Amino acid sequence: MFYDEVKVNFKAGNGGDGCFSFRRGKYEPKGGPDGGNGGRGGAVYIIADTNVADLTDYHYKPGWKAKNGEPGRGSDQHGANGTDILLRVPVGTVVIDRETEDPVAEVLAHGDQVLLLEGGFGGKGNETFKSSVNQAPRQFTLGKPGEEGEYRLVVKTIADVGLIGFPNAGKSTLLNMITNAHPKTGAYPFTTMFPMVGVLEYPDQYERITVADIPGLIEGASENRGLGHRFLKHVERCKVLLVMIDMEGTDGREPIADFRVLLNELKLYMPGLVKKPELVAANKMDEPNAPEHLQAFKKKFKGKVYPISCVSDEGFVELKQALLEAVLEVRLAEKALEEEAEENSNH
Ligand SMILES: Nc1nc2c(ncn2[C@@H]2O[C@H](COP(=O)(O)OP(=O)(O)OP(=O)(O)O)[C@@H](O)[C@H]2O)c(=O)[nH]1
Ligand SMILES: [Mg+2]
Repeated sequence: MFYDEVKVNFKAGNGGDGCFSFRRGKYEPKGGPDGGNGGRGGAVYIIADTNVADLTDYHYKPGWKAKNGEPGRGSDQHGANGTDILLRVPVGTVVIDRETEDPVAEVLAHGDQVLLLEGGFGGKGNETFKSSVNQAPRQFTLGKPGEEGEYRLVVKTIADVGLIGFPNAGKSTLLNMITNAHPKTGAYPFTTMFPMVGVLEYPDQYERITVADIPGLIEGASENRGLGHRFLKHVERCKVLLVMIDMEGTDGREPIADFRVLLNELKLYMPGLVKKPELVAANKMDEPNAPEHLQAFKKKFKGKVYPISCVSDEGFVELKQALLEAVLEVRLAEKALEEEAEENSNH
């Protein structure tokens, strides 16, 4: 199983209590106060790790607690701080507060670390309250409770290109052929059950982009039919969409209708998705009816259409180049926006 969404409960450690104690020695029957402070509770962090593929670990163990701080002791001994916990999550994980449904944190790159919950402060021992006017303080304080939260963790794939299409369009076959990833392929729908990201290299141009194979979508996906919007969320962060159409219309599919339905599902799920640059890969051009269907398709839609065949690798050079250019364009635009934002914040 692949888990890209889980419910979890995290808790930071409580602060240790301060200690109330007086020094008592053989020659010191009425020694001064010596109660130490309690230690601080451990905090809870999440950290993005490319070696963590999904949230399976949290499905099986949803509850995580950082250690409490130790209480202070006599002889001026402070309690040890509780150890922080660093929870490893896949790159692209969003943390959503289950009560408010607000996102509270996200980690987008390997090594990104976010503090989710602060540990409680340790209490003060009575030694701390000693002063010239209070030589034998009787006050001390208790440790504060650590923060806790009920969250939903959601992974949203990070890739430059999101490959979408009906089941059996040939998405996984293409990923196998042009990237280093090897998703399973098969002549039955929903062969792909979870998104997989592959790297597409351009050795001559010293460039590389990432392509995500998304499980097949069907009409009603935005309302959760088929594998549904569970998987549409994985295209939210892609820079460019590659819509793959089975141009042969295998098993009675209709290329023109397929394209309409796909765009509509994207729009219903999130209107912003259709504003992303999108290229169309007209696949299975090796099949007998594909050329005729392609002509009709091009008459209907004015956008960029790249005829390809995963059997002969026809059209791959043009498609790969078009993908690179589209991705580079978005990267440049994003960089310009970032620089602008930085400049504004400096003024
Ligand atoms: N003739 C022909 N068959 C193809 C081509 N590309 C893929 N296929 C076949 O189409 C079938 C489906 O391919 P997949 O790559 O598994 O399709 P998918 O889009 O990943 O499907 P899901 O994972 O179910 O969404 C397989 O039997 C492939 O061999 C092509 O260009 N020409
Ligand atoms: Mg597939």
